[in-house]
Amino acid sequence: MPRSAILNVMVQAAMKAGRSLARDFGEVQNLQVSLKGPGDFVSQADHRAEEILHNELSRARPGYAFLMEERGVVSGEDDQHRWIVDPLDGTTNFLHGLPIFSISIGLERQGQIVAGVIYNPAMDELYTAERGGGAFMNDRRLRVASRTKLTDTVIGTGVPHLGRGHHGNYLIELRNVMAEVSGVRRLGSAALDLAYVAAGRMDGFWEHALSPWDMAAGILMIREAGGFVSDPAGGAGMLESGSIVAGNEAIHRALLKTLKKPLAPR
Ligand code: 2AM
Ligand code: CA
Repeated sequence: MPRSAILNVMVQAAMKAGRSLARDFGEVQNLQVSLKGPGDFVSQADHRAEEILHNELSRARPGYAFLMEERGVVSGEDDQHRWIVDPLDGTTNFLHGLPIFSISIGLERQGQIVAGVIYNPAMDELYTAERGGGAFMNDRRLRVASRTKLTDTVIGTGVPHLGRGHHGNYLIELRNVMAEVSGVRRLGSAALDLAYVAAGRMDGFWEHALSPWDMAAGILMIREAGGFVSDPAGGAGMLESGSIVAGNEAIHRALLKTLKKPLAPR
């Protein structure tokens, strides 16, 4: 399917920023051997990618507002449109030389996400979606997995870490989910996790304490691939609450139910 002009703008911006990240990722791998941690360098890589995305997107559509991980809110004259951008999702992976990271760009029109791009430059996998136009990986149309029994599924998640999230509650959720599924995976880039659910590589996903830029593109991607996405209460407050549950219709419903269970005695 030919891409719309606006999706093309997003793809070109993501590829350009992706080339910058890929170059810097090569450097990080070299720096791994040095005693001085590459943390500052990664933060520079993040800023370089954000700069490219900001420049490319604002040149193509002057006036659109931004919500970006590093810059925060950048207001624009056009109050109908907003870019929601994560220049480097999976920072910890990037820092450790794990090639599981991505750029995520969502476009909101009148409060609705209408286009999304998620790009993993290390694997050269480009995920795109437009509202009503389906979701794609490179040129392949995406469809969520069709498994309907939780026992057959691989479920992605994000484990809360140092200083983030409610570790006690999460352990209860994890214990309940792991007892009912075929496998749990923790990849470390929420945007890619969501793209993988859209692609049917994982059957479902849940995480808490995320930011809008981690989720905006991925939510559209999953919906356009025929999947379901909500907050843990089943509502549409993912961006506001930072919590997300996703899957095909049956797995989304089953996950919501399992996540609500109290800790089973064992
Ligand atoms: P990041 O790499 O852009 O920080 C992994 O569980 C997900 O949580 C990633 O999408 C990651 O995005 C996000 N994440 C990790 N640490 C975070 C933090 N301190 N604040 C907000 N989001 C975080
Ligand atoms: Ca992120």
